Amino acid sequence: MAGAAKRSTEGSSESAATEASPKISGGNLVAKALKNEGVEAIFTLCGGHIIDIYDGCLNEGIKIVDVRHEQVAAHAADGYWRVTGKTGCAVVTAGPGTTDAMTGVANAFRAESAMLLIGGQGPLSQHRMGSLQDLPHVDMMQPITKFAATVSSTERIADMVSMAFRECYNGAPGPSFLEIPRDVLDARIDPARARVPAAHHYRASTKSAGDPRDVERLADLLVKSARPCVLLGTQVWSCRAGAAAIEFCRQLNIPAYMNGAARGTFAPGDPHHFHQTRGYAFEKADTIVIIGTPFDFRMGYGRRLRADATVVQIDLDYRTVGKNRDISLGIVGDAGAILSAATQAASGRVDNGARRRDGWLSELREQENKSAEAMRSRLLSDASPIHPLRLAHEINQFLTENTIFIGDGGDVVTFSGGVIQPKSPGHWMDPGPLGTLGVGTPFAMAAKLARPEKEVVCLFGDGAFGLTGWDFETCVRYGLPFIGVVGNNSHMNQIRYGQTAKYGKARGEVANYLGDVHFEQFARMLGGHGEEVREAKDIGPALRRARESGKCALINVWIDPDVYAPGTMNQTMYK
Ligand SMILES: Cc1ncc(C[n+]2csc(CCOP(=O)(O)OP(=O)(O)O)c2C)c(N)n1
Ligand SMILES: [Mg+2]
Repeated sequence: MAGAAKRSTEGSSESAATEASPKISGGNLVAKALKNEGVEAIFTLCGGHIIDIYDGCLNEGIKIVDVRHEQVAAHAADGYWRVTGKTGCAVVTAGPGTTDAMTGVANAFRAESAMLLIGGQGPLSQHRMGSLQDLPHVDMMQPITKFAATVSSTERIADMVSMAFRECYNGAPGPSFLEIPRDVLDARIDPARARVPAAHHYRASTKSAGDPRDVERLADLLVKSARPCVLLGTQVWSCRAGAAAIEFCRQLNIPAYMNGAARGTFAPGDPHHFHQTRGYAFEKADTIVIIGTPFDFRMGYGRRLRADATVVQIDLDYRTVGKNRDISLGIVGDAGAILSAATQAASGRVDNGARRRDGWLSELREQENKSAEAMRSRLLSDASPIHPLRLAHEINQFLTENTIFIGDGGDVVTFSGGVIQPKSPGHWMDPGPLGTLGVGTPFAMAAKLARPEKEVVCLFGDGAFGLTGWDFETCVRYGLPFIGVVGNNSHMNQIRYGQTAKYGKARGEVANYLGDVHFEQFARMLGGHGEEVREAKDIGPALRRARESGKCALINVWIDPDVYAPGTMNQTMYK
């Protein structure tokens, strides 16, 4: 407080309004709380209700990134958290600004991303009178956030912002929402009347290691197991538990599968990295350890795990453990703390059984090689129009250890999931279980902003790109170059497949045609690099030219609209 009062009398970096008085405005209190949380940038689209927050951000040295659609602001906040581990923040105006951002909040909710959305609101003095852009935001946000509240006094602003941050980390991470009425935000108060929780002093560590007896049981189960496997889920990345997971799998000699943000924990080629044989392993394993991922549709709600397997589930959220499928052992806590403790516990055993499992790993490796072989000819296909698997293969070859890969699309991304392997931990971003199209451009923006030294490559469907693609311009404007590849089949193909399979061609080709859009021209129009590719052999050189351009780039790759990924043909996602 004293600091705020002192700076405002010195005045050099403050706005004229602040210079006149030692008082502090609500927007400046928001910024102080953001700063204490470690927020370095907000993503926003302006509106009269929220402008005082910008004034505060200028004073606190928080970067303001202004985008063209509020959905983008919210996805970028989600992406910022994923890349940095610091809580993301988006600031949007009342009414349509907040409803536009809802999809991004919903995505963060299902993907377990910690972010705060701050929405404007009409003045409290006009509460329920029909003020401009008034909507019941808190009611609307409640089911898709961990915490949603109105700030009803200026004195409480920083306290409520800190509270919202704390709530983001209750159990598995997730989004919080605060609305701040305009008169509450604009009011200027004596700083001594405001509570501003101090950095690092308003929330506890979440790194709990579970009950030590359960950790011993986990070690026992694994030491005795002949055919174990682990699935490393998104929380392995969000807990930054990669090193602990690697140590655990290596010491105990357990094959690892990775999903969501945990992809890349093991580098491709590592003896414990497995990818193609997850279904086979889940069928044959005697012990399956599921870490930081729910039994949702991606695992057939747990039905894809052998019925009589010993199943251990580890999760930050008590409510996730044992949901949809019975388990043998559940442990609630931080993936890294629990895996380190289990490795430690197993190291005390006379024989941890590691060598007895060599045969099991060889069996899985053989299966992996078989499925790679079965896919080989399509990966290298010279077909024209281009086969989506060839596009995925070319991108996979292009990625380096320094490339963050983002997938944003339907069938083209489903195809790529089996082929594209991130080379490092934390270098894979997909929407998560909400399956939200349109995350690509905002994720690329956030990734490049937070980690300018990284290369960012995003594979888009032509449908997905259209949802948020105008913010390619924001990336150009802020100097955040990334390489976008549009797998262009002129359709919403993933849906088209299901429609034509069910209704036949005449009735199935409805509401899924997008036209032949020249995205390379769109990129050029906005000041980026753009190229189109029609032959498979030209994909690699085009990718390299995009890299060399150093600009925001879009490579428009015309792919075959009449081939579909096996997952799409089985309609696996609905089963
Ligand atoms: C925001 C949103 N709207 C609609 C859907 C439903 N959906 C899933 S895949 C898909 C088709 C996407 O088309 P495109 O991005 O071109 O990829 P393609 O399937 O053609 O490869 C649609 C519309 C969704 N997941 N998210
Ligand atoms: Mg498409």
